[in-house]
Amino acid sequence: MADAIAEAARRHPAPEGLVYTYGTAGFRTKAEVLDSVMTRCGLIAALRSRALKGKWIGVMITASHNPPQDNGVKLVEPLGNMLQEEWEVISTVMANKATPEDVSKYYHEIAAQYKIDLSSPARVVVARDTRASGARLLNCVTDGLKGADVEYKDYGFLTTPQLHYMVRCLNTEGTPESYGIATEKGYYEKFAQAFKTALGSKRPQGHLTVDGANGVGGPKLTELIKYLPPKEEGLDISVINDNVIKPESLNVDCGADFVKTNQRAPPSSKAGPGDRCCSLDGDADRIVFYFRDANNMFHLLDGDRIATLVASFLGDLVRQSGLAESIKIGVVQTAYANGAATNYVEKNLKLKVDCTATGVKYLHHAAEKLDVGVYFEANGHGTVIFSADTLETIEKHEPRSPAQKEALDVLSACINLINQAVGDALSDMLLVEVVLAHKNWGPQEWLSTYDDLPNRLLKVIVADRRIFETTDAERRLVKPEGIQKEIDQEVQKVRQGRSFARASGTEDAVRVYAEAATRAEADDLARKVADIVKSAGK
Ligand code: G16
Repeated sequence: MADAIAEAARRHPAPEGLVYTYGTAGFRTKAEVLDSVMTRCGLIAALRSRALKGKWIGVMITASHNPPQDNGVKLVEPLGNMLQEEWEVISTVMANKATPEDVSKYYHEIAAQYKIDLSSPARVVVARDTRASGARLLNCVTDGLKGADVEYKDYGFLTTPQLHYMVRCLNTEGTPESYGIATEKGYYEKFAQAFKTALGSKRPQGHLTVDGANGVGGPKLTELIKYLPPKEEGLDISVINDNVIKPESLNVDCGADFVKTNQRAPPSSKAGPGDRCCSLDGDADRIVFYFRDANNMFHLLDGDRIATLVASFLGDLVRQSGLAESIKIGVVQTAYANGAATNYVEKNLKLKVDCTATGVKYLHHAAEKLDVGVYFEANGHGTVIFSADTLETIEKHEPRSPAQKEALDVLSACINLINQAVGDALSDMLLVEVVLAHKNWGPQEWLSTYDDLPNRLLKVIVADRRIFETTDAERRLVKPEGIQKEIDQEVQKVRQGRSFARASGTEDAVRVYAEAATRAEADDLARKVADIVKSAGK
């Protein structure tokens, strides 16, 4: 076996002088330098599966919102969660081993340390997004899997959340927690059926335009539509930016990250005033909504808005079902959440808010501690998770009136509609549509729940972003020394000012966020903080 591991690593040697890190969402960098990392991730997936007695582990090849020339890989735990942090560290060490012999040695060291029986079965599922480099990188992964003698399934092209779904289904098959059928058809049928039930007799208003970011989400949505009720009875959707034949167009002038960062619609959008639109990202794990009003003004309905909409709806359903005393809902955000959104959740919805570092894994973890945890990053990543006790409470609850029963039925359907393995743009999209239909709202009514503080997100390129170290859920910089004081001074100069800077975990840049009472103040604050970062990072 030692030889087979070294042999797999030898086929894809590590480039000299590069340091890899398992970041916010796995390894991400230019696709041309990822071959060795992919093979080693195959080996780590094998070890992780064996450590968990042959449970299925997921390997997703994607760089999500990043540009077309990038790629990446992330590993998925048996219930569809992100890889455990301890194993992120192991993956990083493995990715940076210099020689095939070092790789093989480390593989056996980890096996010994975790008492992993290397002759026991290992099972792995693999999928990828539509990037041009995906096929080559898949071969690198499978070389690792073959070297480690793994039973693997290759699902071809999937959205990231579909891969998470497959992993959870495979590991829960035949158990009381069975999550669904581990096929694409199974995925579409499950979510389409839940959408139909959750909608009940309600109908979404008007029409929805979905921007697929020229990524895997476009064709997968086209497939999902075939399983949804016909548009006269359900949702009238048109898909734009679904050109996966031209992978160089992925996330270019389209997609959730473009819309969120630039605060404008993709130039290709032809939607008219009041038309609901949304954008997915390259692997369909995030979504933002938006529209133009009667005066042609663009309005963004981002992850914060989805969280407030969904939390308020679930709160209503829990109350109307007669469960208010037994189920508590909480919201988890990151520092990027607009101050007005946090305020609205605390003051109007009267719900608890937790703030974590950026990265779905942190939010998911915090949400797991709640009965019902609604977690969304402002950039559109998120979902809702229900604790096992809460699910049991809901299941056993006896409604005392037809109104309670109706609310309970919708609540149960929503639980099925929400991809609890991970944030899923397609499932989130259907959930938002259900909520809007029940509230009889269009985007304008959704927007009028509160006023966002004007905000600006900037990217600053520095020599080495690792020198920027943060604390307090990334809201304050501890290094380089003295820089936080300079930022504080700028923040104090504007009304309702807030700003922070943090190194990205997916791109070679430092991100700067600023918000303030007016657009001019927010833009000015962002520029000033970016200047501070730039000079500290020279
Ligand atoms: C990934 C993570 C998200 C994170 C985003 C940006 O998203 O899954 O949790 O918000 O990167 O992270 P950073 O600011 O560290 O670059 P995606 O859509 O690229 O997978």
